[in-house]
Amino acid sequence: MEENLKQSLSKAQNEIEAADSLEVLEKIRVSYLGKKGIITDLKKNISKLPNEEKPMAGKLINETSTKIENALLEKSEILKEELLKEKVEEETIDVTAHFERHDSGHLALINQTLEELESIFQNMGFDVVEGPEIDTVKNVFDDLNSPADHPARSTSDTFYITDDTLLRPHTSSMQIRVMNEGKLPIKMVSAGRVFRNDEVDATHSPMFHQLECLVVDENVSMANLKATLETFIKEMFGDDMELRYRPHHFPFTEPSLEVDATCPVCRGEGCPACGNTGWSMELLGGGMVHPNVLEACGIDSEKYTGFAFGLGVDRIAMVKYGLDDIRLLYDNDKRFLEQF
Ligand code: FA5
Repeated sequence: MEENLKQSLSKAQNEIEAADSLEVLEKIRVSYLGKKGIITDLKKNISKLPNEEKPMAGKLINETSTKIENALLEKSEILKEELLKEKVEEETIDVTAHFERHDSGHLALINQTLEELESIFQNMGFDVVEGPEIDTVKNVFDDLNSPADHPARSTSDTFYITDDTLLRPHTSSMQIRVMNEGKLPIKMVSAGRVFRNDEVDATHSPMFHQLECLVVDENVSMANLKATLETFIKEMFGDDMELRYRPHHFPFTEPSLEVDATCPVCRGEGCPACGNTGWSMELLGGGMVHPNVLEACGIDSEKYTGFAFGLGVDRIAMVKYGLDDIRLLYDNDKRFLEQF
């Protein structure tokens, strides 16, 4: 029996030493220590031995079994460690490896400008209102006090859809929509796309963006209009921007004016970009809401007054980002877009 055990132990140790995976190791364990294993069989046969040999045989078998168990444990630790090492090596990231670069996009300049404008006016306490790009002749012209023969009404200036509906040529129709809601006072801005049959050049596009501003309350004056514009322009462009007011005519405001700002390139000194005038292109039209417009919307023009203006958003973007051509905003040229 002793010789038998010695041989089994040495055989098991050799097999364990040669095992190259945890699966092989498990098979070895089963063949020696499993239910029908060699050592288990020997244990079962102890009862058949003469009584005086039993204690010694039991001791030897237990010692052999423990030695095999320890050898298995030791080897399984080694194999597990090797496995972990292999896995770590396999999953190591080579930070020097070449990789495909993906450019991330950003909001179009015009949308960045719209968001900035809306946020400036929101901070000044204005409501931001949205409206449709297709509107009625009544909202776009009639209720805005536009005479029947006004050139803007002609089909050569404005894109009609039916006799009564059209692509809005300005956001001023939003004044009518908001006043018709019947809630006073009003302090709102509304921005969006407008459409005109304008010839394309460096400062004109047939589709562009406007931001309409309307305030209606008791005792609203031209001073409020001026203060609002000057606060806005300084928020948008900084402290050294001045505004120039020129008298103008709009059917829906009286008095009316147009506004330019300091040339952003030379800051008023005079340069080729501004034709040495020191002033930017025209940025907006505005004025005091005409009493006929208030009355058309059921507002008592004896009690209430208002101011309104319409900003050319594309031109604001041009001034803000130093662009010399409005078409840059719509060309989708990556070389241009990547600069912002
Ligand atoms: C109007 O559209 C008036 N509705 C503005 C207004 C509102 C006046 C409220 C009084 C009260 P005007 O046609 O001037 O006005 O256009 C306003 C601004 O839009 C211009 O100052 C200019 O900045 C911009 N704009 C006009 N036409 C174009 C165009 N084709 N392309 C780009 N911007 C333009």
